[in-house]
Amino acid sequence: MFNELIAPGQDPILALTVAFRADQRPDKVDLGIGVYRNSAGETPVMQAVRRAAMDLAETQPTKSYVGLAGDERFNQAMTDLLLAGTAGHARAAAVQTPGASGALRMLAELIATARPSATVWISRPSYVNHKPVMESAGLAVREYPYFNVDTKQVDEQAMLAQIAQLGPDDVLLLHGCCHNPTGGDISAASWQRITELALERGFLPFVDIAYQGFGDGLQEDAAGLRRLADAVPEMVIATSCSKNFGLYRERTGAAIVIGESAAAAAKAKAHIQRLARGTYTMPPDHGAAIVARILHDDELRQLWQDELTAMNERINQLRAELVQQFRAVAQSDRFDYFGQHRGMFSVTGLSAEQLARLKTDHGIYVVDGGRVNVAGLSEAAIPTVVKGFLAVGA
Ligand code: PLP
Ligand code: TYF
Repeated sequence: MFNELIAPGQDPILALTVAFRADQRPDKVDLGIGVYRNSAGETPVMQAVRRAAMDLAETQPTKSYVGLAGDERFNQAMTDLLLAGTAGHARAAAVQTPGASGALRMLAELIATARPSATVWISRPSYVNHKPVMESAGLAVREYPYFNVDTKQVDEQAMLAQIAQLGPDDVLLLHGCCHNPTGGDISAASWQRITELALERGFLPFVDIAYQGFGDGLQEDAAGLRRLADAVPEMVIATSCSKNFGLYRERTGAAIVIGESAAAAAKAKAHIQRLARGTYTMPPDHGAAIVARILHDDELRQLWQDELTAMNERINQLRAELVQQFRAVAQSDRFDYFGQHRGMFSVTGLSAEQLARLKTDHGIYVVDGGRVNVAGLSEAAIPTVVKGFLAVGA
């Protein structure tokens, strides 16, 4: 049965991680996969998470099944975290999913159920899995212009011009904050314009928010999404606890649907549960149980927020340090974009040939397309990165 299979393409980011691990050079630098690292190069378990997990280990009465929608206390807390105070909050329904990845797939399947002819518009470039996940659900995928590699800024004019052409059969996939891979975020004015266009043109906003708290803060990072949720009749949200709770491998996220009415959202939720039954049935519990504990406990919640703020500050400090060292060594402000971008990533505009030389000659691993994970840097590695970049003509 399997002999005739053609080998599939690899996930370029995961393949880079494998290549990095095999590299024996002691001063190699991994700027690939999007995980946060502290100054010791570790991706630590957050204290709030450890405490909630220990508490769970001691008090959880059973490991019996939870249910198709997962932990409803978690679903409520995630909905509140993003939408409390918005008009859409009362018309929202949520399902716990295996990461935002699971939410992306479930929401894509929901859209394909409701509107098989829908086209999903993703940014050019976008997160590596957006296109394959949407296509796996049978949806057509097209791209809207997003980033100007020369200026390293979002090309808001080109983006808005394309969005202004969308209609009721279209779905607009937006990154809530900390755009992956570019690091360039949509301005408040453009979020406002997108909201107006959604109302005028009738397309469905689909917000993927995997880095809430990694840009300018928990509330600030959800501002664009909240603007939409205040105004549009319908939208869908994929949210993740991988980064902001450091729960990566626990596969913790949620799919949230805002319907025209609470009843419509409840119907959509029932469909997501049906779709989950056709795939993994129930999401893994552990990560969501931890998050529910943290968000429903004042002390743990405060501890988590403080830890998240510290991670956010560290990322922004690394960005500032990159700018400063590039300025000092290159005598140029052309790397200032590192300080303007938000979240883990920046697209550098390096060519495939430059990336290959960075890897071969300098042991610096950067994802295809030139994305670097700033949040994975150590302070000690910055001079190596600056030297390597300049040596390949960045
Ligand atoms: N969406 C975006 C934009 C991402 O960068 C990621 C990466 O982790 C995901 C979704 C998937 O996250 P999760 O680990 O929650 O599945
Ligand atoms: O973009 C990233 O690096 C993260 C992690 O198939 C990731 O979002 C990378 C590849 C992948 C899933 C997650």
